[in-house]
Amino acid sequence: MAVLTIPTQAFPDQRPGTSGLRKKVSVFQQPHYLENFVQSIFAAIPDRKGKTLVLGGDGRFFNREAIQIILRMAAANGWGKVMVGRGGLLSTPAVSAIIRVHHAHGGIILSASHNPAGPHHDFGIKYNISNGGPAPEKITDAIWAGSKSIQSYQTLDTADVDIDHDGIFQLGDMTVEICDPVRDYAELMARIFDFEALRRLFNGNFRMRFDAMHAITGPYALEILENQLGAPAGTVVNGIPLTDFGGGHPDPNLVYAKSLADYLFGEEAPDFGAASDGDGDRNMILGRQFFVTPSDSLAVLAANATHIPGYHGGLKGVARSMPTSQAVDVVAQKLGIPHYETPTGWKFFGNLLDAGKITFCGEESFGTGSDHVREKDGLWAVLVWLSVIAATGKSVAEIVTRHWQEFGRHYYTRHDYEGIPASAGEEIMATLTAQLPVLAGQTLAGRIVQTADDFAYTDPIDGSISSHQGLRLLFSDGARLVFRLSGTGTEGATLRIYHEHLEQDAARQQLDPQRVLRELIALGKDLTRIEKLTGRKAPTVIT
Ligand code: VG1
Ligand code: CO
Repeated sequence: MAVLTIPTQAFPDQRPGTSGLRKKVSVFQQPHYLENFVQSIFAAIPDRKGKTLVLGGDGRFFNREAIQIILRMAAANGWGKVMVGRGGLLSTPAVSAIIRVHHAHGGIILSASHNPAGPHHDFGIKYNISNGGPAPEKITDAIWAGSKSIQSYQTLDTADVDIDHDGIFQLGDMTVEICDPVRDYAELMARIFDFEALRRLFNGNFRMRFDAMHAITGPYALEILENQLGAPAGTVVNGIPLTDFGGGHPDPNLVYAKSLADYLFGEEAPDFGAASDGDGDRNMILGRQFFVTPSDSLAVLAANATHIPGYHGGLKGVARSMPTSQAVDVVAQKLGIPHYETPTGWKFFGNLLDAGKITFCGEESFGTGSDHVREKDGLWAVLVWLSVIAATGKSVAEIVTRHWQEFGRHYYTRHDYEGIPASAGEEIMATLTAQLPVLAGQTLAGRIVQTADDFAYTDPIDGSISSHQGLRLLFSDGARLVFRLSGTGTEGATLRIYHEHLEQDAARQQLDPQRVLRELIALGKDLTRIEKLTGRKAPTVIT
């Protein structure tokens, strides 16, 4: 098996976004495109020789081809061993868990997460480091720099290998281990949670539905919820990963997981509903006739963490991304623990988790997690909710309503304008940025703007600075209006507008967020001139 050095030309568009490189499948299928990016990853990890790499993806179209390409390149680039999930499958949190359990040096995850899959949709690739978390900007910047000057890549002159049966074999000088995608992850969950208590919950009348949306979480949810915890067969729906996710859009929100939401709001609703995204790191939580916003979910879980064996001793601290509502901050203040505000993207939680500063963290985009891995973790969040329900005997609606009474309700909504022209997105952000200095001090939407800024973050552990992480209007009554462009889309631009307002009065905590926030919503539309610039009268997705 000879090592081949293949000449190539750089592609100008391989800059990693919020979470890895995401492009249309047709872009990745261009000759050398995937290879260039993989070589650029390896070049950014100079100490890889002889070390272990974890490899798997969410099963979307092009996953299997990509696994073969990466295995050959890994062997040619000096990796000692690659652990591959059987069938090329691994969820994002499982990759993180496997890296940590097996002390691997890093991992490659093949996924475009919540973006749709199939020959005409998206593919993606991201690199995780030895703590199990997404590569920090220092490394993603090095990958990007490498991709712009690459002239050749290395691969092995060999045929495809069998990735569908567990086993260990050699590929050149490298060992390949095909492993069970679920086992390590399921064992980790059993160590954190009281599975006996959860079995008792399912033994009673408690019923739930988990919608895996034909993406990667199916095998994990089936094993843990149905096989190990005894939830009735059929609890997990759409549990078989398909290369096109069944034609769906595995973004667990009220628009794309509509059938689950309809079921939970219908006559036959079970006690609990949950959905996950393409790569298994997101979660949507529903009670009977009740939707839990991800920001509230993080706050509720932080307030109730000690019900779970893995967190009996309490939390060291919590963190949330900047656009996430401040609900969890209020919990932290009450618990007397530190809270941190980071830019969007899980990579910013890594240092805080590694340094033992935080135990829980989350994002408004249906991401919640803890220090058990270094990724957000959809099924973990479901198990936390089930544990809180089991321990308190209360319904989801009761748990959240009582939480609001105690901590106040952070009314919250995110409006996404997906797929607007890239130029319109840039113009909106540039115009708003220019306006920031004059907005401060003004009275807008019936409130005084206390601060108007372009959010920048200094990492408290390594001092690295990340600028331009979203535009913020902070009002004197605690309300906030935030604007960002998505860093995960593959078509045009996606504008996200985040609105938040705190209500302490329990008598006014049962209102429709769209109504309560209507002045902030109108202000956001005005300031961005979204309708004038794009013709869009309404957002594509409201959360
Ligand atoms: C989105 C979310 C962000 C999340 C990221 C990756 O990014 O807003 O909170 O970390 O997706 O999640 P953006 O840049 O499009 O707003 V996932 O589930 O795609 O790995
Ligand atoms: Co995801």
